[in-house]
Amino acid sequence: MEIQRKIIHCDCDSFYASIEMRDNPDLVDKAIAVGGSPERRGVIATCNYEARKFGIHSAMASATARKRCPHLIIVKPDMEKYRWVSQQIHKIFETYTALIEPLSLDEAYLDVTECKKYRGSATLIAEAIRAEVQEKIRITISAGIAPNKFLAKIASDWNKPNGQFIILPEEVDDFVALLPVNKLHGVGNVTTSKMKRLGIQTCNDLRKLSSSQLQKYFGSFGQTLHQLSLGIDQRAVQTQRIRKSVSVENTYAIDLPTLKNCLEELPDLRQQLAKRMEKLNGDYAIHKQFIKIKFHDFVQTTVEMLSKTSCMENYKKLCTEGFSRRSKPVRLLGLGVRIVPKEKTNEPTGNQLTLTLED
Ligand code: DCP
Ligand code: MG
Repeated sequence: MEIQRKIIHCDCDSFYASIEMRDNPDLVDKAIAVGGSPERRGVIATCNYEARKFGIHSAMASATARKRCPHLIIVKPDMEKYRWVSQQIHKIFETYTALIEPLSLDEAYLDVTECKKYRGSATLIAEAIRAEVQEKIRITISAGIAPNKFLAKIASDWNKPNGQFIILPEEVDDFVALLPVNKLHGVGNVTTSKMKRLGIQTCNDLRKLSSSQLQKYFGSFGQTLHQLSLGIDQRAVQTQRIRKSVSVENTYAIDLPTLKNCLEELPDLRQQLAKRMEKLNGDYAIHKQFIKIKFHDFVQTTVEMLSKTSCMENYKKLCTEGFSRRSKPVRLLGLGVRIVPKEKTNEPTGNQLTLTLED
């Protein structure tokens, strides 16, 4: 039996940029972005809707953004402030339901199936949440309301910014039929192209294939695809997010030309990592250490090893191994640990190196 839930997916509009505009009225009505400096090979974290008219978007090089929009104002990110605002928004969510799954600082699923406010109308609850965020936090937030997480997330994008969209249970079938496959959770560029070759563009096309045919083409994902194409998603809202890794990374203004230069950066990165680890309050145990390297040609490699600590000697070994994969100048260096909640540590110890190379 399919469980009927009322899910609201909340997603703030141009989150970092909205906060910066709130705190500096001079920025309102101007094209602004939050991110690193173009001179230091920074990237755009986000931009306001005015800047989006120029084709600027998250993860774009700041230098490219400046070229597309010469009068773009780029503000340096203030992560502490964004985290604080995120907590304040979360407090508002908590007055509607205890079932909240944060996905990032500005985004969360709320299960309001049992919420008694507004006679249990999820549409009115979403309106009330958005009005309260606007009044108390002074930024806008969009919402999607649907019987499950997958559809709620799609719906929150439908009337962005500062809007909401509801998919009623009786509308699910028609709504999903028309949905392009790349809107499905887990369907990226590679799967979309493969589907295109098979003549599948929408969920309605997917429905024409049986579950076993889908499994033949897409392996274990086939079963999920079959369910999603019918608008079925039974995933519950997970109130406790289990972290799997903690890491820090840095893109260097000037490439690090040699292994020696890379090794010299490790202590600083490791110190930043230690600061992040403190926030985990000792609830997690380390089971692996890893190093991530992006070379000047953007080829990326990750090297990891089993380990119960975040020790420098291992980072040096991993860095040496990773660098030797290409022995070319390095533009980005990162390090981190894979972690598990404390009660579940039964990983073996050892020193094997495992290598992955992603181009
Ligand atoms: N972010 C980032 N780097 C990315 C994507 C996002 O640093 N590649 C940060 C900045 C965003 C925040 O996360 O403000 C939230 O991400 P969203 O994808 O929700 O984007 P926005 O909230 O900025 O815009 P939208 O109105 O499209 O939700
Ligand atoms: Mg957002």
